[in-house]
Amino acid sequence: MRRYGKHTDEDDIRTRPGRRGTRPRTNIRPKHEDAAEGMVLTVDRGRLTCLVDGRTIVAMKARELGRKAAVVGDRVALVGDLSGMKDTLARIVRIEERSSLLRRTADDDDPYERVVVANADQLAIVTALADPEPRPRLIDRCLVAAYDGGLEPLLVMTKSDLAPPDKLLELYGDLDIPHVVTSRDELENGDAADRVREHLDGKITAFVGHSGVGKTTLVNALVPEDRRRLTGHVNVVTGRGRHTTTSALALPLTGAGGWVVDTPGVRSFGLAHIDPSRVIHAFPDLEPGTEGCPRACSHDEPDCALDAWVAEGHADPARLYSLRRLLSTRERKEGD
Ligand SMILES: Nc1nc2c(ncn2[C@@H]2O[C@H](COP(=O)(O)OP(=O)(O)O)[C@@H](O)[C@H]2O)c(=O)[nH]1
Ligand SMILES: [Mg+2]
Ligand SMILES: [Zn+2]
Repeated sequence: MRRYGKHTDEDDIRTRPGRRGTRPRTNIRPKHEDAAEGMVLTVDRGRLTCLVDGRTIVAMKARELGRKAAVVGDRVALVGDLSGMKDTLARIVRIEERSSLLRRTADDDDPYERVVVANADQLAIVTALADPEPRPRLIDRCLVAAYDGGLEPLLVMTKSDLAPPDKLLELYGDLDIPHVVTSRDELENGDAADRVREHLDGKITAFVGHSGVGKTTLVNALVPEDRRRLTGHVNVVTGRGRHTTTSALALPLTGAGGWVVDTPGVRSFGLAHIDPSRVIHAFPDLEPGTEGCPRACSHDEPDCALDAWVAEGHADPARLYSLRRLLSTRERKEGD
């Protein structure tokens, strides 16, 4: 499976004063050598809950970070009041380099990119087999975002008690992407958590999917309640007293370790920030067929070699259709 290197944002590049700079060199590096290392667990209106030495600490971004935002999963350096006591506030003075970055835009023509999670190893794309109906378009889009951001995809199909997984497995079963199918019964007897868990050990896994597919139910089955309380207390409780996921929320796994990151439901997964030429990487079953393509082929043009290759039986025509649909909705800048 393809992996991309370190991701560097433009704003990751620290500007260095030139030779004519008047500031002494010792001031170039941040002076917070005594800062504590932490990990961002959740973000709520500018307040970031961070894990530092096993304590949860609420922090805000220091002014020196400028416009750069810390997101869930970020490794950060903190100074100030690190006691974690009520009503104390630490400051985040540095965001460490990220190993991966899951990004989306609300729609394809939305210029504002939202970073969903930093440093995740894996993207669990959660789809219900019914209620709500599976949406292969959204799955394809999540796959594109995963490959582009340097995350390994995992397909989780929930609610198999309501509908069989056959149709989705036909599309995605042969893709070399690991998948797990779960049902209500398996949630209750623990099998669902056990089987999903096999794919999570030691990794940071972000769970994404449409609202109502069962992300939070699954995450709760994976993380015992006392562990959830570590970050749970900062969650917004709605008027009805029901917890709704408003920000991504990282929760620690016990045993072999690792983290699960619950995310708010997404209706669409805009890909405005992704170069169209990289979309093909989310279709590993089709990628070998592009060898015969003309240079800089968009894979959505008459000379594209994929038509003949798929016609020869190397891949499922439905997958080529999915690729073309994704490329053309992007071109026309339509939402999903
Ligand atoms: N029938 C059935 N319902 C499920 C299953 N998993 C979750 N649900 C229900 O689906 C609804 C939405 O679940 P939730 O975890 O809040 O979804 P989220 O919006 O993705 O976090 C809840 O009523 C769950 O009880 C399942 O495997 N089978
Ligand atoms: Mg939820
Ligand atoms: Zn092509």
